[in-house]
Amino acid sequence: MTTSYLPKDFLWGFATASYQIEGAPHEDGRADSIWDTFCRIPGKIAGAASGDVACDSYHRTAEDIALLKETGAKSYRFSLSWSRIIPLGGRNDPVNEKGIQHYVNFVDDLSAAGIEPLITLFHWDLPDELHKRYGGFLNKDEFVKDYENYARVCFKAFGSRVKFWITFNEPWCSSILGYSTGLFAPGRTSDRSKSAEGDSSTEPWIVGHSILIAHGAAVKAYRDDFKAKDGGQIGITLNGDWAVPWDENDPQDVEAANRKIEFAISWFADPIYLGKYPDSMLKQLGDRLPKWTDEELALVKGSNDFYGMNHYCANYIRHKEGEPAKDDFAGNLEILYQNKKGEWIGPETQSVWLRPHPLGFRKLIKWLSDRYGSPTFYVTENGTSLKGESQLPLEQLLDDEFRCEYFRGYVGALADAHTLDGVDVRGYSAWSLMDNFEWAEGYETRFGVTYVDYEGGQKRYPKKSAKEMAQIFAKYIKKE
Ligand code: GBH
Repeated sequence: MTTSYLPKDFLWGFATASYQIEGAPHEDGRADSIWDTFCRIPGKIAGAASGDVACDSYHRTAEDIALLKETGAKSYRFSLSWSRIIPLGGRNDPVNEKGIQHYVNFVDDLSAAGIEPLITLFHWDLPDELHKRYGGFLNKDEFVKDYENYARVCFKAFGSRVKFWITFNEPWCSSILGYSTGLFAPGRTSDRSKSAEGDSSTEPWIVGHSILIAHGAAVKAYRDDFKAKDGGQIGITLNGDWAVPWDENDPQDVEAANRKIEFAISWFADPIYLGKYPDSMLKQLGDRLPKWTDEELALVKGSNDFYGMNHYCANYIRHKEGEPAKDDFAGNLEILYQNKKGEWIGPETQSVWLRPHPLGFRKLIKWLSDRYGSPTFYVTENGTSLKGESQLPLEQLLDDEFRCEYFRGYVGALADAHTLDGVDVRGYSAWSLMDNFEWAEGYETRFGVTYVDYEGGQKRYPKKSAKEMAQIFAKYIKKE
């Protein structure tokens, strides 16, 4: 039996995102993002919560770096708040030196601590002004130019110290949750009980197209003007679950499971690696899927130096009979947690959508590796919540054995994918360094390896999982 391993110099660490941890929404010249304004609309966020304070990380950079150091992490993936750097967001709007200085200092401090920064340029917090000014992602021409300008400002300010850039985090979420279901900012949907405006049948596909082109434009800017001197790499981060047929013997379920992954991931990855949208999407969406111009495709095709993979769980997938609804974004199928035999895909967590199934990680990364010509992968998020964690007394809560077991299983599956299936994976960021603002779910759901006491002045307490991560990786990473 082969002992599975991860390559020497494997870059492991933890991830966070600006709006989920920073707080300080109006300090040093920051302006609103679409999440600041979305949180003010009654009924959108559980417990009427917002990121106004969150983990107060804007004021606690030293504490966060100390936390990271304590875990032994080699890297830290965090995102920049666009509206700190260019408060109004646009290419003709002023750049905020104080915002830039904050992140320059942070990157310097991380480097001094021996921690490699992985920077996400965009983790959902679009400057609100761009949404108001021209509809944000819906206005492809304006958005692409403004995003490229923002990316260039960041490459110039931080590029000499940063070797890993992620253009967008999970464009599926910005598109579908922001413009189809309306669960996330800016909350547009055809459902008039939720939003006065929006068209779930068309807008998500327009938004996804704009984001792909903006990604391509930023990558071209980096390759043309920064890569040679700064020596970094750039890619996009895509999210997606593994899909298991509800009935393995039903070819229609087998096909539906594959289609589910295409609608979630290949929507973005096929244009980047193969230069087209998936056939299954073209077939279902027809003219609603925007057409590629030659110029756009030239920007997008081949635009990943690495594949950023966010992955949490798996589902059972059952095909649906009949024509898909106009607002169907999943591929005309049912997403289930039990299969035909009544078996659960994994144990319950605090998140309805998340049931751990480690083998799905190995299978999905292999599926992606085969489809996209064996790219280099960096896992940019992986983690879990725990059923009822927030209700536990501190001492019990810090003993998060379920989360440790999750990481053991998932990192083990990744090592198997590398060793047994030949997948080229070089890094891993666990979600998350600490409990934080969990978007529409507010603060009830916790994903951190560090407990944050929101009532007790944002004090941080490392959980068992924070301490165990180094041991898990020590077991797998090759010594020479
Ligand atoms: C990540 O997305 C995010 O990048 C991160 O910011 C977040 O904190 C973390 O997950 C934990 O949630 O609402 O039932 O329609 C993971 C991918 C895709 C998982 C959308 C939740 C919501 C399904 N997410 N999904 S539902």
